[in-house]
Amino acid sequence: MAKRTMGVLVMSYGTPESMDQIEAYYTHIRRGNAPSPEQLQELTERYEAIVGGFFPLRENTNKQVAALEETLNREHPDLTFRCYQGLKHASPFIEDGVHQMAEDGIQEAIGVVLAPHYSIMSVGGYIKRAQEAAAAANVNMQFVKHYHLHPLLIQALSDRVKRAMARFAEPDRSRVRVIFTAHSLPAQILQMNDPYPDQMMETSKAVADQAGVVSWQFAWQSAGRTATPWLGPDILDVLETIHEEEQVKHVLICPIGFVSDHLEILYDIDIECQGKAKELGMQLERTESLGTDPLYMRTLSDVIGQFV
Ligand code: FEC
Repeated sequence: MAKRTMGVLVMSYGTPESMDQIEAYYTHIRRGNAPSPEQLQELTERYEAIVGGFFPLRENTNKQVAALEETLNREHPDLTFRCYQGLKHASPFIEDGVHQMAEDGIQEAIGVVLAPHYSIMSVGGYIKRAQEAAAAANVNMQFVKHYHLHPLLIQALSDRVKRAMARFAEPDRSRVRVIFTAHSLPAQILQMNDPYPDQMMETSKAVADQAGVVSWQFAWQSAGRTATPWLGPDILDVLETIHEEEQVKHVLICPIGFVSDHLEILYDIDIECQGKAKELGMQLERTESLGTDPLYMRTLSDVIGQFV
C-alpha cells in the first residue's frame, strides 16, 4: 500500500537573493512602505559588512529544510514527508509554498516556523498567512506554535554553552556572565498577554540549569529603529551596565531566539556587540548557531510528528 504523504510548510524569515533586492525586501518588512535612501544605504552597508554581497540565511535555510525532510522520513518510516519552504519576507513566500503543495496534490500538511518562541507578532504572523493560503488552496494544515522547552533543543543549546565556555581561560571561566538574547519586539505586546517574554525566560533558565551556569541574565537585541518603544533592556546597554556596575569582564552571548547565522547574529552580535565589548575591555564570545544540528532537526521532527 502507498504510504500517506504529509506536506510540511517550513517557514523562515527570508533574506534577499542579491544586493539589488534589498530595497524590495526592506519594503516588504515595512508592510509596503519603501525605506528612505538613508535607511536603505544603512541596511546595505550592514549586509556588506557581514559577507559582502552574499546572504547567508538563504543557504542556511535551504540546508535546514533539506536536513529536516531527511530526518522526518527517517524517524517516521510509515509516512512520506515532503517539505516546502515558505518565507515571510522573500521568495518563495509563505503563500508560494502552500500553492506549490496544493499543485503537487498535498491535502494534509503541518506548518512549523524556524523560530522556537511564540509571539502573536512573530510566529502568529507566519501562521495567519499560511492559514489563509491553505484555506484558499483547500489544504488541511495544522501548526506547531512553539517548541522552546523541547528537551532536545535545550540539550543542543546547553551543549553549545558548555563548549563556548572552554574559550575562556581559567580562572576567568568561573566569572563568565552568560547573556541569553532574542529579537526584541514592540513593547505593546506586553498589553496583549503575549507569551514571548515568558517563553524566553523559560528557555534561558532551562539552558542555564542544564549547562550548570549560575551567573546569567536575559537581554533583547536588534530592536527596530522606530519611534515606538521596544522591549528592553537592550544587549548593548546591558554590556555597559554590567561593566560599570558589576565589573564583568567576560561575557558569553547565547542567542536563543535564532536558529541559524544571519544578519542579526553576524552583524548585531559579531560586529556591534563585539565592538562595544572591545571598547569596554571585555572578552565576548558567542555560542554557535544551531543550523542543521541533528538535535535541532530531531526537535522539529518530534513536534511535527505529534500532529500525524
Ligand atoms: O539575514 C537576513 O537577511 C535576515 C535577518 C533577520 C532575521 C530577523 C528575525 C526576526 N525579526 C523579528 C521582528 C522584526 C520586527 C521588525 C524587523 C525588522 C527587520 C529588518 C531587517 C530584519 N528585521 Fe526582523 N529579522 C531579520 C532582519 N524585524 C533587515 C529591517 C531593518 C531593521 O530594523 O533592522 C520591524 C518591522 C517594522 O519596521 O515594522 C518587528 C523577529 C525575528 C525572530 C523570529 C523570526 O525569525 O521570525 C521577532 C532572522
